[in-house]
Amino acid sequence: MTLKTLVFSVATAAATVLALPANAQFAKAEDAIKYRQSSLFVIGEHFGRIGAMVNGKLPFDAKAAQENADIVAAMAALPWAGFGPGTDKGAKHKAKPSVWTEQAKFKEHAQTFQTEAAKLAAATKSGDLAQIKTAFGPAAQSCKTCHDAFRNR
Ligand code: ASC
Repeated sequence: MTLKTLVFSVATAAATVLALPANAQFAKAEDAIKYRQSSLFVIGEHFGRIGAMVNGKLPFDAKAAQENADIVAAMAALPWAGFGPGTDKGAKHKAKPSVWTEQAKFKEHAQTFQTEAAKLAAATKSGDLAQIKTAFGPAAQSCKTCHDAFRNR
């Protein structure tokens, strides 16, 4: 590759990136879909570990509950950027069209989950399983309500 072709390639690549709409954070829809699915999967794993303790399927471990809840709370902000305009297709996924046609409602659900995840993380700081159970219920409910409304089976 000559210097001239290299400069041309870099300039072309930069132009491609700059040509994306300002709100597009992903190179392609497929990446956005992978991103939201991956982040939701990780959230589900860590949330599930707290759930197992709350439901008595795993012995209660206050430190583990706290660590898992901190991960859930931090990651709760992430998936939503992956549901941007045009990401209703591009890869296999289970999101209903209503995600894009009822955006205000979808955003409200996303916000509720973030609020409940923060409350759950705060509850785990108490080290008290009863308090964790109290916060876990509404957090799990927020997952379910959104899935029922916006996710295909
Ligand atoms: C989980 C998980 C969900 C929620 C939901 C709560 O652990 O992966 O989607 O809890 O099942 O009802």
